[in-house]
Amino acid sequence: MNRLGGIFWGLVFLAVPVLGVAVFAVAPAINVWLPKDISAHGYQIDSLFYFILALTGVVFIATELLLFWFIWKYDAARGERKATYIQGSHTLEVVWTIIPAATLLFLAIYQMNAWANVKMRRPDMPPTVEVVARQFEWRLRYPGRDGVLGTADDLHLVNDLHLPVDEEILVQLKSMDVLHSFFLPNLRIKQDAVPGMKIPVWFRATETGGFDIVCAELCGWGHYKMKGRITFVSRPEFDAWLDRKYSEQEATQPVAEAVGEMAVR
Ligand SMILES: [Cu+2]
Repeated sequence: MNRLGGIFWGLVFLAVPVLGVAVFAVAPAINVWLPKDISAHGYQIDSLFYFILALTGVVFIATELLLFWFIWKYDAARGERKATYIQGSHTLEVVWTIIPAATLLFLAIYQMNAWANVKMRRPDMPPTVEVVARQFEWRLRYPGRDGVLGTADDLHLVNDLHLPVDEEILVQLKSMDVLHSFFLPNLRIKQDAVPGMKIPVWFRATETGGFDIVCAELCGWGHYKMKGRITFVSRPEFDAWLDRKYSEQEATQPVAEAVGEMAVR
């Protein structure tokens, strides 16, 4: 390769870390960054994300700059030094195996509390609502006026999940057909819905408003349209909404029929 070729490839490799850093610097400004966090636990997930991003980012930039420097400095066209053939370095292999292994082990321990909060420390309460995923919608079941799920007066809805703000929520997640994934980007929640399993999902929203429910598991041809809405309102507004929906359901169908048709266990 001639001298110009060496310079060209050096600059191409230099562009990788420069553009890589630029993407991360610009993304939050043009709003293609993490969606707004409205959950009580989300800061733990986000700080883990930023910590890992910083760790991998520093290593990425360092190795890319080193790569550029080596291409530049040891350009064959300059012919300053003849390449020597080496068999490899056992010490180097051991060192660069141990460092990533130790880093991963540290991360595994460091994230344990966040994992326990989101997946293990389940609040001791009956489910607020049952979410049943199916191709290609979210079926919702609220305990009716008796407050117990699975009875004749349950309230059935599709895709339109309302919940009270500032309260601990326990969702009972199921699937009617295939694997789906219950993804609430603004609540930093993502949980697979597995056929045959009842999976508890809990969170507490700190803000009112409407947010997306997305399916994050490719579940069939209509996966793209498997979108729901989660709306957080104050407790009085929630009770009023629930009451209205309940009256609507009672007006359109007898209670017993609704259960026979839609209950999934
Ligand atoms: Cu799905």
